[in-house]
Amino acid sequence: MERRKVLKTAGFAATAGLTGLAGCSSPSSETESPSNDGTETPSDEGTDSSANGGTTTTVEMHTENGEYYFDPIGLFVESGTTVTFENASGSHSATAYDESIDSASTTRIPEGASVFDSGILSEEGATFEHTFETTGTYDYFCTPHKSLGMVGRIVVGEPGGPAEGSMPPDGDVPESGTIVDQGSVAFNDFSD
Ligand SMILES: [Cu+2]
Repeated sequence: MERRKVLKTAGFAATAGLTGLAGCSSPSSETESPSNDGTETPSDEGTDSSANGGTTTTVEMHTENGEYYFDPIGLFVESGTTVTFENASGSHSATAYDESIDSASTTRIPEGASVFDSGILSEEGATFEHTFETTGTYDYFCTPHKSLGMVGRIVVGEPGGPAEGSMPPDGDVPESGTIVDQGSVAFNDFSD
């Protein structure tokens, strides 16, 4: 519980300009205890994520200050890593760009990769997990906010597949090379 607050504070501190919101979100965070054991906050521990195959890391989904975003917006993981998408504020989904999904007009995940779609998460602290096995580049979006550019990218092992060489149709994500180099790209670092 205390650890979670520390992590959240660190996360907010890393996203300059949002520090005032830390106080707003703390009252309701005391009851939530999502499966965060072993989890690191990618936005400030990003360099460690290169060695976390078989473990878990978290991408937060936010509605803050009129912006809708995944944080980190770019994440590198090893094959076999489980990523937890956590609804930090607002209502969001984490949905892979795959033509099998009605709201996705194109496929931007590796061939043979398992498709993921969290459905809409509305409660603060709600989570969805997906384990990434197939190597390559995964672009994904938030169903209610893709028209507002809410998109993200996860590189598993090494860049590759149909997402390489272009940006998602609904918004920009960090280049895969940058994601590999940095391990994790915070939304505010990318959008500034
Ligand atoms: Cu959203």
